[in-house]
Parts: sequence; C-alpha cells; structure tokens
Amino acid sequence: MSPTDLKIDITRLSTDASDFDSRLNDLLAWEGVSSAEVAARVEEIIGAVRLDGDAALLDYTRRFDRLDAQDMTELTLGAGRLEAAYRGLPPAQRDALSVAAERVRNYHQRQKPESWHYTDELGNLLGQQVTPLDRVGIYVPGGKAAYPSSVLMNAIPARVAGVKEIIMVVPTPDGVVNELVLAAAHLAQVDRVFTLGGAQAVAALAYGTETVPRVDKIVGPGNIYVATAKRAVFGQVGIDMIAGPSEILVVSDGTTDPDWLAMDLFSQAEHDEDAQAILVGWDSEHLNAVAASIERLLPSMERAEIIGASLERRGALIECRGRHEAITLINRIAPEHLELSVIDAQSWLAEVRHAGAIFLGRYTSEALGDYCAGPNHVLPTSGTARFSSPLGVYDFQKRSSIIQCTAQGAAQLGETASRLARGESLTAHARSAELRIKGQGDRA
Ligand code: HSO
Ligand code: ZN
Repeated sequence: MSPTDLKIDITRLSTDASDFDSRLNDLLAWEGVSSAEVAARVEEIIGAVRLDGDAALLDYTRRFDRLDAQDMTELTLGAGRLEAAYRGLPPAQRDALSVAAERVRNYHQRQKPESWHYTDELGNLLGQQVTPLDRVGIYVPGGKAAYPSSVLMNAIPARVAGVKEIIMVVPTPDGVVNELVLAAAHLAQVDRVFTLGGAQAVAALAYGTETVPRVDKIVGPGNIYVATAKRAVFGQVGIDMIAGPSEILVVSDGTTDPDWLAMDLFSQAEHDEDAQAILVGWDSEHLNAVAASIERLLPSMERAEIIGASLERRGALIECRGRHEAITLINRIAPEHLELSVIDAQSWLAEVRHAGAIFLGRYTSEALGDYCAGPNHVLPTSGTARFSSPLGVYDFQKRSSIIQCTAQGAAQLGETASRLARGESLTAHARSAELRIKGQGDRA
C-alpha cells in the first residue's frame, strides 16, 4: 500500500442537515453477525463434546488448531507454568502488568456489595445474602485479539468477588503460546488453563468433560463460533454479554490538541475494521484541524490499513450547535467509551445518562482506561449502555433472599397469605399459612 492510498474519506455530518437523523442511524447501524450455518456447526460440536468429552476436545484441537496432543495433560497448564511465564517476562513488561493488576484490583474491591438485613415491626428478619459463584470460565481468544489486559479485566473481578475456582481457556494454534497472556493469568490468580478454543472450549466449560470441570458462568470475548456457542449454552450456564465491535465517542470543545484527538480515534479504530470512532464538536475550524491531523498521522501508524478501513466505514466527524446538542447525541448514541475532551468536564456528568465508561478532561485518554486506570474495560457496546453496565464484581456474585419469621410474625402474615392463597384457589398454601396462626394449629 502506497502512502497516497492512505488518504481517507471520513464522513462529515452536521446536525443542521435535514437528513441528519437518518444518516446518524445508518452510521450507528450494526447487525450482530449470525448465521444458520455457523449455528448448525456449533450445535454439532457441542453435541460431540457432550457425548465424547476429552476425546472430542483432542480431535477438534487436532483439526482446528493443528495441535496433536495424545491426552489432556498436554493441553493443561497449571499454576507453576503460569508463574514461570510471569518470571520469564522482561522486567519492564512484568512491572507494567503488575501495576495494572494492582490498580484494577483496588478499583474492584470497592464494588463489593454487602449482604444486608433488617427486622420488621413484627420481629421478622428480612435480608439479602450475597454469595460468589463457585467456578467461572474465562475465554481468551487466540491470535491478534489475545489481550493480556483482558485477562486481568475478566479474572480480577471474579477473584475479588470470591469465586473459588477460575478456569481459563485459550486456543494455541500450532502450539504457539502467548507468554503475556499466561503471565496475566498468573497475576489475576487463574487456577488452571486449558489450551482449547472455539465452540469446543465453550461446550467443555458448559457441560464438563473428564478433565475440564463444568463452570457456572462463562465470560470473555471470542469470534463468531465462540459467540454462537455462548448463546447456545446460556441457561445451562450463565454468560456475560455478547460484545459487538468496540466504539468511542469523543466530544471536543476545541481546546484539545487535534493530534491528541486524532490518536484517540485511531486507538479505537485500530482494534478492527468494524470498530467505530466518532468525534463531536461545534467549532468547525477545530474539526477541520482534527481531519488534517488524521490525514497527516495515519501513514505513520503500524495498523494504518485497519484504522483507515474502520474510519472510512464507520467513523465520523459530527458538527453540532453546542453543548446541549452534544449531550443529546451522547445519550442517543449511548457509546461504549465517551471522552469528554472539554473544559470543566465534571459539569457535564449529571447530564450523561447512557455511556459504558466516561473519560473526563483532555488528559484522560481511553487508552489509560483500557489498561491500567482501574475500571473495567469490558463494557456495553452497540448502544446497550442504555440498559447494561461494565463487567464487575457483581457479575460474579448472586443474591439469596432471607426470611425468618417469629411466631407472632408468622401469625400476622399468615392472615394475609391465607386470604391471598384462597383468592388463587391454592388451599394447601392457605392451610400451610393458617397452621401457623395461633389457635389454628399451634401444637406448642
Ligand atoms: N478498547 C478495548 C479494550 C482493549 N484495548 C484491550 C486494548 N486492549 C475494548 O474496550
Ligand atoms: Zn482498546
């Protein structure tokens, strides 16, 4: 590719235009990929793993990952191997990973919900008890999307939540292991790693095999086979979200260096061609300056082709009339990442209702949040920030409700329950409640 091919044609929109709404809708449209062919293939794989267990895993791993293991011990990495990966890293890389892990742990410690209870006016004890899941499975993709930072972001909240056992699966095509991913697993206190991937790994985690223990929830991103398999096993186990491509919405009041903003857009665009990076502002000179920075900086980027494709297909510079319109756009888009590159960013916060993670002020680039600020980088995509939240400690816990009635409490509630039960013609319910009303069956 020659530098002239790197000229990109990024969409410019203005809220003034009569067709703005429909152009914005087109820009945001994202159909989650699904295919009947893939779904059928995945069902077949899940069926084979349920039936043949380890033998099916070995067979698929031989076929898909070209890894000829004789038995599952060859596909199992224990705590010792993970620690060795950590010790083997260059010191600077090891320290950076440790700093990130520590900061992510500190942040998530604060998310821990408490159990609570109270006593009502009848002396009954009512409450909610929070308990961690027993065992969780983390899927880590192989290849170019194998991010050690994502290992930290998925495993640390589980550990903080009190999950007893964390199992990780990661494909290692041709036996190529990513040492950074294993080192991150060590820091995040993952218990065991299986070098498995695809729908077969998801099936093994959901149903268990002779070697892979069945988990209670599967989290982590993956390709279309992994996403389809997660959907298929949901119900048998819990799953996290099915993530769409990553997105960023940057709002600039014109006071941030255009090169900084261009690079922030690039940082999201470099994830993949489907990623979305949008800049909103009301100073057209400034938007022109950012467009010029994009043109100038793009050829210097290692992933120029991916960035260029992403910005041309799904990127945009949007000119609006000011702060009020910018806030309307934010809440309309409900972005995964929102950078408020404005003076007095905190004053915007109360009006932002839908965003996965909010980065305040010109010094707070998304990259800092992606790696080491502390909050989770697994965030709701494709507008789902309207109803969902970042991955957190609460995703690895569940709640049980607690009721303990006193004799007096049971007698009084019994009257109400019995009336309601008779209204539903459920006589056993009614009599069960009535037996506990004093004088109507109290044998003491
Ligand atoms: N921006 C990605 C997370 C990530 N970035 C991992 C770098 N490594 C999705 O939020
Ligand atoms: Zn990122």
